[in-house]
Amino acid sequence: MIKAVYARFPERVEAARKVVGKPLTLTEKVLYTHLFDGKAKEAYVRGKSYVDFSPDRVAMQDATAQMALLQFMHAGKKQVSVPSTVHCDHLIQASVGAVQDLATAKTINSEVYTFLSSVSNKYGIGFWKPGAGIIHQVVLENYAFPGGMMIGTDSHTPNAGGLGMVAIGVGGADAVDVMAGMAWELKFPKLIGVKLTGKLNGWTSAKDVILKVAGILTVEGGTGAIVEYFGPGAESLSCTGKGTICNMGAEIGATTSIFAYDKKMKIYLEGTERADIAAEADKVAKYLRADDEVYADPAKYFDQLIEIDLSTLEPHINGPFTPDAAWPISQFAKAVKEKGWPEKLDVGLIGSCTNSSYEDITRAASIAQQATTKKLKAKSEFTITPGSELIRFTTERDGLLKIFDEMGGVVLANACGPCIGQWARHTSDPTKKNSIITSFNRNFAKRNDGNPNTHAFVASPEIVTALAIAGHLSFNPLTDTLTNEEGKQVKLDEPKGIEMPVKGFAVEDAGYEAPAEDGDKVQVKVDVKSDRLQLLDPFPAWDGKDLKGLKLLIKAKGKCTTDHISMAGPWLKYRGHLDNISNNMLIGANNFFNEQTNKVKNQLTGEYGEVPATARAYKAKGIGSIVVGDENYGEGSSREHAAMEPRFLGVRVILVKSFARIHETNLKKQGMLALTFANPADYNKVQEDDSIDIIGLEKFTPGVALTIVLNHKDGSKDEIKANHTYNEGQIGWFIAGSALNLIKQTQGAH
Ligand code: MIC
Ligand code: SF4
Repeated sequence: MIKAVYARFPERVEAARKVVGKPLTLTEKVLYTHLFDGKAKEAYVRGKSYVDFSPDRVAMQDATAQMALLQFMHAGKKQVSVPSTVHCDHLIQASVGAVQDLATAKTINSEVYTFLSSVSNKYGIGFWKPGAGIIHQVVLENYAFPGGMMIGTDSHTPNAGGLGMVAIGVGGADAVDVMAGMAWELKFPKLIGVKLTGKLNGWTSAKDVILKVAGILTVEGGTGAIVEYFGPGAESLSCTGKGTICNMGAEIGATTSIFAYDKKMKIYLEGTERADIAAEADKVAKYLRADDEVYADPAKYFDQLIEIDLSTLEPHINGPFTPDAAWPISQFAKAVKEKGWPEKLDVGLIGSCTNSSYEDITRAASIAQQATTKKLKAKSEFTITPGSELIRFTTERDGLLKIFDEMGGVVLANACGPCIGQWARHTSDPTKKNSIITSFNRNFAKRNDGNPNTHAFVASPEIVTALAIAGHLSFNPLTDTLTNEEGKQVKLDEPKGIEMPVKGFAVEDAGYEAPAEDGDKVQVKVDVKSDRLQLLDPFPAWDGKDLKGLKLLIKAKGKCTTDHISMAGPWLKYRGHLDNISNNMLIGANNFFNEQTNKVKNQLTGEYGEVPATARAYKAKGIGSIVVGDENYGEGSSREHAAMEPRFLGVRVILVKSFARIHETNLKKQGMLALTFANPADYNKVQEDDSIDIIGLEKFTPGVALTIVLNHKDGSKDEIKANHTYNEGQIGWFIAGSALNLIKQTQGAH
């Protein structure tokens, strides 16, 4: 497959250069070589043109794969059309340690694992068993390749940009399109260039690049854009360091991030037994980077340009509650005091898909080691989640995990664990404000342990380790000393990392199961009584009329991420059961009218109740409802449950100031109306007892605004305009009731 991709590069890139009429960035090269109908015939307008692509691969993790595959089963296909994999990583709860937690997960989730492995087996999908590792780490180690394009049902899919791939997070319905051999549509992105000069040194690591970029661009700044990193600084970063930067690019809303093919990628490919791919990439190396003119005058070719000097970049700590609150470490202690954040650090957590490389572990271990040699006792609890079995096995062999053990650390299973709230945290008093610091990527309220009082901060693994030793947030390892067990003042030495294991990577059982050659005979069973899996019923088609009398279900105020719309943690177990998981719909959203969560007015009774129950009450009476939201609604995850739940519970419209990309597409795919206020200030006109009409659907046309009538309780009305971004094809999804309904119609499948 990779050879075929490279074989078409020269001709397609040249064709693209001709139509674009100027030198090309790397992103453009990769996009134009993956056009669904072949060679470029026209230049696409960034931020405007909808373009059909044909990705090389699909990756799915267990928490989203269930819904993706339940939908794929309806697509009428015998086999997937592109190489695809499923990874069991999200459903393992961290409690006491790797071995026992994995065994417990296998028992508790056995029904889901059996379902996923049998569907994979039937349709020709590679299956990575529980314990094999986190999707993005496993993809980087096995499947990512420079110049490739993949989609994954997880928002951190861009991790593979560290190996030069355009890798994009999507909802399951998008994955179904690609696995069914159809085109995958994306609005041609804008391009943000990040020029890196200088070289990292001391305590600063690749993570700090993205922590800094998040501070500059904020959680919305990357929306609709691909971030392309280049410059001498980029070439000096390890391949896995590049992966870290691309991974957390999800937190600025970027479609994805990418680095050009270079020596560091070659070393990584060779070190992970893919010398053949490196050799192929070498042959087309000039296509796996931007044209020289672009590097010479980047401002001319990117829509926005940022420059960061790695030599002077400080380590950063971001948080709490949002990943873009960026603090250089020299200012952090002051911020902790001024803002009144709990200074005592309860837990430090390293690992995850963001920061699990050999380099990360060696750098963190070089700090942990000093706890022993300098007679310091770590004051905070400490956990390590290796990203894959390959990493775990290799770091254990090399004595690194032992170092953490000596410091009092607990090695958790190769899985998401605390990063996604799969954490049985042992807290004595959950009502007390407390602080934790992680080397993960997200830190929204309640994410890690479900506790709104937990202040979560994000940093590099070495900074997390240093702070866990100190036991408090105001420690700056670059300048401060600690008192050791002998009462002496000691300073931590700078971290030292090893990019690639000297003895090479090793693993006994990586945890992969190849699918059957002929899956025809494989049976997939779903028990009708199951509370974890439920076959899907198609959503009803549009009845051809304007939507009238929709009851306002909730007007959400402020941040409303996918964690607020469809919480993870304890709810992950229902990811394959639409009815059951719908009971978490919007329970984390803040109600504008009473500033409370999960308490909204039922307009039929006048009483206040939980959001899902209120939606069900309207649905039972055949009344549609509408959700109103603020900026960047649906930021965060790719989970399409956040779109399917409202669809299932009778919500017809989501009307907000602005959307996050993946969520907006997910809503469209499920046949919902995703609208934005033409005038954001109209948000203020929406009242608690409103009945709302959507007018103009009979002439639903790309680029034409719809009219919204807010019928207030006192009989008065407000008429406002709402914009949408539906193109012809997407209007087809709305009419059919969902994109899947349309696939079924066109394929004649049942
Ligand atoms: C996350 O980091 O929030 C997740 C859990 O990996 C999600 C996917 C999911 O909700 O299953 C993501 O980032 O897309
Ligand atoms: Fe798993 Fe966390 Fe990575 Fe998401 S961000 S894939 S939950 S480790």
